[in-house]
Amino acid sequence: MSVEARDLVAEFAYRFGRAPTISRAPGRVNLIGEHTDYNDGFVMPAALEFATLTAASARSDRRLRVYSMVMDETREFDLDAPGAASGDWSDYVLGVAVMLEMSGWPLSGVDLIVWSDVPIGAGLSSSAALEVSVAHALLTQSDQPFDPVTIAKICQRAENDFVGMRCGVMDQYIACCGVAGHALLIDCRNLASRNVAIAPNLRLLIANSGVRHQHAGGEYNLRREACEEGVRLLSSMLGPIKALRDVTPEQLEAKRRKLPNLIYRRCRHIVTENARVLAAERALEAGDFAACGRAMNASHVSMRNDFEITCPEVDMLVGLAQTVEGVYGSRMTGGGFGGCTVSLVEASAVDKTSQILTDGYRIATGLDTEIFVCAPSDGAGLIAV
Ligand code: GAF
Repeated sequence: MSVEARDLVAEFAYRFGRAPTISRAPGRVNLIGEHTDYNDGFVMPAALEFATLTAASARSDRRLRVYSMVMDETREFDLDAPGAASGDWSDYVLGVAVMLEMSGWPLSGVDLIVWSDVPIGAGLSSSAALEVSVAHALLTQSDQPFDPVTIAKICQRAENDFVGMRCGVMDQYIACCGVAGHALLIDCRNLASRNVAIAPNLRLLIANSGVRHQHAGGEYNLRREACEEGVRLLSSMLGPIKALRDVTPEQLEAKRRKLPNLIYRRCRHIVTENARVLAAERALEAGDFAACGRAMNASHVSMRNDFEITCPEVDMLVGLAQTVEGVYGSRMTGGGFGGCTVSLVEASAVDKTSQILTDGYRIATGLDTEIFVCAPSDGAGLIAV
C-alpha cells in the first residue's frame, strides 16, 4: 500500500471532518555499529525514504484518538488517565504522549491518523518511526517546539519505560536528525553527530530475509544484560568504568581469562565494533570504500560468532552479497535475530547484486527476499500538503 500525504488528508477529513497537519519520520538502516548504542558507543545509521506519516489536529479536550491505516484499528485514550501499556501498536503512541507530558510538555487532546511504509519487524526501525512521527505531530498540535535530540531521548524513554524494550537511542536519534544524502556518525555518549556523505556512486542495498525479528523482552534484553555484567566484572579489574565504551580491545584481551567466556565474547563484539564504526567512517570520508566494506564484513562475523544475533537466512544473504563484484561489504543491520542485511554497492552493480541475492536466496532457503535500494533521507519534519 502506498499513501501520499494528500490521501491522508482526505482520510482525515472523512473521519474527523477537519484539515490536519502531516508529520513524517523515517525508518533507518544502520551501516555499522550494532548494539553499541546502549554501551555509550558509536553507530552510523542513515534515515530511509520509508517513513511513518501522522496526520493530526488538536481537540478542545484531553482525549487522544488514533486510527492506524496499517492495522485498520482505532484506539482512544484520556491524557488525564492514560493507563498502562496494552501490548499492541498503540503503546508507542500513548507511550510517547505520556513521556512528553512527564518531561514537561503539556499536550492538548489530538485526533491522529498514522500510516507507514516502513516494513514491520524487519529491523528497519518501524517503532522509532512511529514514535517520532507521533511526537512531532503531538508537539506541533500543542504549539510546542521540536528539539530533535531531546525528543529522540524522550521517545527512547517511551520505548524503555512504557513499552518495556530496553533499546538504545540510535533509532529515535536518526529518525529525528537524519540528513538526506548522508549517514550520521553518532556518539551515543554525548549525543553529538557528524554527517558522513554517501558518495554519489554508492548505493545502500537492503535485503529483507523475511525472518521476523522479535525483540521486546527477549534476546535483545539478554544481550544488554550480558554487556552490563561485563561492565561490572571489568570495573573490578580496570577501575571504575561506566560502559563498554570505556574499554579498549587491548584491555579486554588482557582480562580475557578472568571473564566467563560468554561475557568475554559479548564484550569483544562491542569493543571491536566501536573501533570498526570509527574505521568505517574514516574510510568513507577518505573515499576508501573497500576499507569501509571490510569493516562491515568483519562486523557481520562479530555479530554472528561473538554476539550471536544473526540467523542462517541472514548469514546466507550476507554470504551471497559478499561474492558479487562491486559489493564492497555486507552485514546484517539492526537488532538482529532476522530482519535485513545492508550492502555497500557500486551503483553499476545494483542490478547484478539484486539478481544474485534473489535467485541465490530462493535456491538456498526456498524463501523470497525483498530488495530495497535506498537513498538516505531527512529526519522528522512537517510535510506540506
Ligand atoms: C534496535 C534498538 F532499538 C537500537 O537501539 C539498537 O540497539 C539496535 O537494535 C542494535 O544496534 O534497533
